[in-house]
Amino acid sequence: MIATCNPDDLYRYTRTAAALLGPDALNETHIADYHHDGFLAVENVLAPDEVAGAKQALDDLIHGRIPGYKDLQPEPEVKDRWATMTADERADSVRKVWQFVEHEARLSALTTHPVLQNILQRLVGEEVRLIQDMALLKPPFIGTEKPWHQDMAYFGWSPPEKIIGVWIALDPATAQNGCMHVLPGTHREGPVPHVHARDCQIPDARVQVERDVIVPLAPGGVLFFSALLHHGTPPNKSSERRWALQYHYAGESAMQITRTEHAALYQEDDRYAGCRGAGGTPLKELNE
Ligand SMILES: O=C(O)CCC(=O)C(=O)O
Repeated sequence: MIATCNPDDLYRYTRTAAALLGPDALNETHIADYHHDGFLAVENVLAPDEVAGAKQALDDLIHGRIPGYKDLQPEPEVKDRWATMTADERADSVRKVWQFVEHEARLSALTTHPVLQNILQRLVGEEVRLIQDMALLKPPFIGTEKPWHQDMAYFGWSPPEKIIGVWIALDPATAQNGCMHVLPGTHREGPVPHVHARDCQIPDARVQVERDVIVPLAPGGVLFFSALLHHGTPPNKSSERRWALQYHYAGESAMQITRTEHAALYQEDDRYAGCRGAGGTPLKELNE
């Protein structure tokens, strides 16, 4: 049995990250800050029309206007009612939209946005390629927590230093509606074991919550963050929606790894402690 905490006790609101006002402000000091802190927040990366286009694209996916697309995950609160809900009711009940770039041209185009790509190459130190696309939507009142985790616990790519997350605010992301929280510097401490509790996550008892820094962003603002950075988002108990896109990229020198190789990063007590499939499998039973 894994001990879990009330999510209210797992987040602090006393320290706020300083975001750059825009991509033009980025200099070598900020790049060094990214490597030291594990994240960099930049406002005004996307223009208002690009944000509007991305929101319309998500709305089209949710309303079933994009033929062939169906990878929507409802919030747990509405799961039992989902089949009988109208498209409009669903629009404010979706937890997760993912694997959409092959279906949606506007969201696909954003992945190669020149400003994003320029920042990514400067942070990673080489050309990057997309390895994951998804969006957690945090609907008003029922948007659930994404517990503290490292994205690297989910990814079959290595080395971690060449994997980077890009989290794009499409609505104002605030302390009230579940903006991103990060623990600066934790990416320098390496992989930490994850468990399957409320999600695949860092065990609540191991979250160093006193290091919490919140990252509020305006629409079009972007958080760039290391795949090893501890991060999470609390539930949205407010009346304000919080849509955000999340893309992940791997540097051109990064390679795909097997689950056995992943277990070399994520293991505890001779058991697998990552998020790629069931946790807790004895290492000697991993065979891929
Ligand atoms: O958008 C969120 O609420 C959190 C997303 C996130 O950290 C993740 O999916 O890895």
